[in-house]
This record gives sequence, C-alpha cells and structure tokens, in this order.
Amino acid sequence: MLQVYLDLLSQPCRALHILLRCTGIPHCVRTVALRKGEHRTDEFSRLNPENKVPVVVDGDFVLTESDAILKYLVTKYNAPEHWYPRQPERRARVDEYTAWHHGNTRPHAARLFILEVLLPPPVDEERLNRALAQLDVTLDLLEVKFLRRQPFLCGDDVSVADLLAVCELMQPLAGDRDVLQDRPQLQRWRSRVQAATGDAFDQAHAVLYALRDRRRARL
Ligand SMILES: N[C@@H](CCC(=O)N[C@@H](CS)C(=O)NCC(=O)O)C(=O)O
Repeated sequence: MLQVYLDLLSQPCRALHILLRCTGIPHCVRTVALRKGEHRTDEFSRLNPENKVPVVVDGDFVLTESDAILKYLVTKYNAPEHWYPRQPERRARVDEYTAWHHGNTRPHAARLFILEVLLPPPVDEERLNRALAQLDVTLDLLEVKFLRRQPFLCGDDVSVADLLAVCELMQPLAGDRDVLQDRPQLQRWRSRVQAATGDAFDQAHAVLYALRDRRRARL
C-alpha cells in the first residue's frame, strides 16, 4: 500500500492529506514529527536526503515534493479530473499556479509563521512589517491574476492548486493571525475550498487550531 510520510504541522503535508481523504486513495500514514527531529533519522534520510516532508513510497517508487506528489497521485490513481485536469489548457492553468506558488504564496505566508510562532518572542516588528507587505503583494496577485472571474484559483472546480494555496494561507493562524481577514474575495474562495473538501479540511487543520487556541489561552 502507498506509504505517506507527513507531519500535519507542515503546509504541503496538509494539502496531501486533504487530497488523500477527499479521493479515498488507499494509503498508510507514517507520521514524521518534525518537532521531535524524526525527519533527521537515517531511515528517513534514505527516503529524502533533503530531510523534508512530505514523501510518498509507492511500491519501490519514492517521490518527494508536494507539487509532484499531488499530481502523481491524481494521475496514477485516476482521481476525479478536476483535481488535475487532463485537457492541456486546463492542466496548464494548474501548472501555472503551482510554478508560481513556491516563490510567492509559500515563502510569504510561511515567513509570518516563522516570525510569530517558530522564533522566540519578542517578534521583530521591522521584519514582521516587511513580511506583511510582501504577503500583501502576493494576496493582490492571487485576486487579480488567479481568482479573476472564477471561483477557484485555476477554474470552476477545486484543484491541487487550491489545496497547496489554502494550506499555506492557513499557516499563520497558529499565531492567531488570519491573513485573509480584510480580503472578502479570498475569504469566499477559502470557504469554497473548505466546502469542496468537507471534513478533510478541518481534520488536517486541527493541529493549527489547537496551537491558536493554546496561544489565546496564554494571553
Ligand atoms: N518544496 C517542498 C518543501 C517541503 C518542506 O519544506 N517541508 C518542510 C515542512 S513544511 C520540512 O520538512 N522541513 C524540515 C526541515 O527543513 O528541516 C514540498 O513542497 O514538498
């Protein structure tokens, strides 16, 4: 059976988890707890010498990189087309977003999580303001470049692009920051992704909600 190495605190791992739950692809989860350093073991290094999650092992085929993994699974297991369309132009739209994602949504949302959750307090206000300004540019582009006149990032239905994006934009919630607070268009998109993925969305994000609630309880 397909083995999936992940930690739900990781954004790309959550995207993968949601896809697996929505499609029902048979799999076995192997949790790699990043906070315990389980990604630094010799066993895990043999799977991914870069020591990063997610990784999937499908028979003797080992694959890293969430973007490649999501697309591989949809194709290999004949998941519903909308996740990664076969028609060339529609597929190219998903590839267009996922190519852009790794230099935009991912680093810019993740920086807030690093500054507000991972690094010891107090938060460096100058770096935080710079990160917020960079994320603002990304959010503007998500609205005008991708969501323009369509309900999901790459068309009329949810795709792997929406999963990768929404999981990054949820990450700062661990520090009790909703980056879409003043963005009604993106909030409506997030609600559509949430509705399209059902229980899988909240299950994948339970760990983030718990971090947010613990933080609120401390204040
Ligand atoms: N480009 C990779 C990024 C994977 C990645 O950065 N994973 C992080 C968690 S979000 C990780 O495993 N970090 C552990 C480390 O760098 O030590 C993907 O999309 O799969």
